[in-house]
Amino acid sequence: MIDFSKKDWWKEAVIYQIYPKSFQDSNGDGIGDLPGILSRLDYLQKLGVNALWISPVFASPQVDNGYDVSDYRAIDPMFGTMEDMRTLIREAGARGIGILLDLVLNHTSDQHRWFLEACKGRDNPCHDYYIWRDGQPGVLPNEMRAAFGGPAWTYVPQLGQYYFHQFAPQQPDLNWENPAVRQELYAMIRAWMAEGVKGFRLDVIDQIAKDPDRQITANGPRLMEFLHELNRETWGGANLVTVGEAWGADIPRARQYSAPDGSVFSMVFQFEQMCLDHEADKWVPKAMALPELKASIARWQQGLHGCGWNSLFWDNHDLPRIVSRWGDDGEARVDSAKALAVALHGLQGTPYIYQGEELGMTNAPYPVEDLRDVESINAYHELVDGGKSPEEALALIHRMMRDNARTPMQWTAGENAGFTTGTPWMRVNPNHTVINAEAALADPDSVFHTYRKLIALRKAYPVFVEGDFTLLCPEDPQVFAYLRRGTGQELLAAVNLSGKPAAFALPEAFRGCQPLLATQGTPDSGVLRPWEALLYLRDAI
Ligand code: TEU
Ligand code: CA
Repeated sequence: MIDFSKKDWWKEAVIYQIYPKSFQDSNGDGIGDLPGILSRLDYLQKLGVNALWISPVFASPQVDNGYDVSDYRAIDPMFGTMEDMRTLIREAGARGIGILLDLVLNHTSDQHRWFLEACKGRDNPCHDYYIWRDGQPGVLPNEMRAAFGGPAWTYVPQLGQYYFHQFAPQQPDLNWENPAVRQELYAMIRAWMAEGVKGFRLDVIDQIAKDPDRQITANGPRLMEFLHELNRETWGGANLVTVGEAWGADIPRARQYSAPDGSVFSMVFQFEQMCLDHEADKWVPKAMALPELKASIARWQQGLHGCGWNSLFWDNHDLPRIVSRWGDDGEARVDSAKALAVALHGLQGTPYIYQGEELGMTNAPYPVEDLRDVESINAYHELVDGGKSPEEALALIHRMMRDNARTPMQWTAGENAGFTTGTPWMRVNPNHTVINAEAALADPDSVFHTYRKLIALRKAYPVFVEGDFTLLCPEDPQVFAYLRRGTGQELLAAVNLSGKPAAFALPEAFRGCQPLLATQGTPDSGVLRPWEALLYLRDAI
């Protein structure tokens, strides 16, 4: 169990992300909910995770599945009640598991009271909670595009003004230049802290400082001022875990965000590695060779060692499933899922496991009528309108669409994978008959038990948390191997991230050592089997 009173406890923790809509339904309406999560706490405790990041469950019209918040202080009835949240916090805590809430501070829903008030008139006290530009119908303030397609400006006729939104038109950006906005948000965060949560994930937090007139959507000049104020006014000194989503983060910025003095966040989600296999337009594929990925990981491991802190993840609710993306979701699905898990969990940082990743759940190349994500659906139609055939557009979307991560959690081989007794809001992946938690728990050689072992090893050996990082064989196109040294021990990871055998000579110092973890039984000397992963540990004086 993690001691949540220990400074920087989150450096030893493994955090599990739940997309509540797709995790477990408890009342048969086909939508996951808080009582559903409560019913799965024993499963999560068995896995060994220490905290749960729950994607937003606040009041929301669900245009962006909860990332369009209409009341930060209310639980949306589809997920349950405030009492359900308090019960979850208490029951998770009783199992040594902390709860992290997902705060969307860059924008609200257009159904938030503040925005409804803001639209009533330019002199309304809430008007300047948002970003407005005078204008005429059909004459946009500038050419900025929104992340989910279309212009980043929407006209409000009764005001004769446009408002700015980086995402859907139903997600108007908040004006962080307005101190009243900041104070409202800080008070809300303090209220959730009083409920006993153990931390927060901060949605697109580097986008709160922007300059729409100069088409700057992130890292605006006042960003660090806002983030330091946010920290001081809320979690600063409270020993909570905070992780900011920062698509625009580079290593120098990440050092500021995760500074050991705790003046901003514990860490950030940066996406350098997770953008290497596509162009700036994520629907356009780009070839990625393993040495490029390894070099990027090495830069971040060394760049933050001793002066910041990494988050470690392959998956989340916005990314395709890693076993389909960089593993093999066919014959070698189990071995490749294990290999990817070992590669990530041997690194320095806080590992995040996205719901179903521990089962080796795969992408879901559904027909367009089964897609549910505003980003995917808009992109599909933009591609078709741009001249692609429906088949071409769907093929492009399938590869990177966020729907891949949002299919219901696969609990059993039975109806609807045990996710719901009703009609699921999103189709269950048909492969749940093979890929499901019930089967994984019963199979000691499953992906689940590999994750469970990795979590246990991180708790048992401080070198996982403290050790430095040295990349081995940087140019090898198949093998990801690295050393972690610290606390009097050396950890070696050797992972074949390919479907073919790979030559790998164990470093002399490890000859004769028994593996700490071996995903495919006794290793062959000098060769790594396809998707074979090994961890070795030795005392290093
Ligand atoms: O995501 C921010 C974001 O930029 C990604 O959604 C990105 O646009 C795309 O999905 C990946 O290329 C955060 C949340 O994680 C996401 O679910 C929300 O839709 C978005 O912010 C708006 O709140
Ligand atoms: Ca439900």
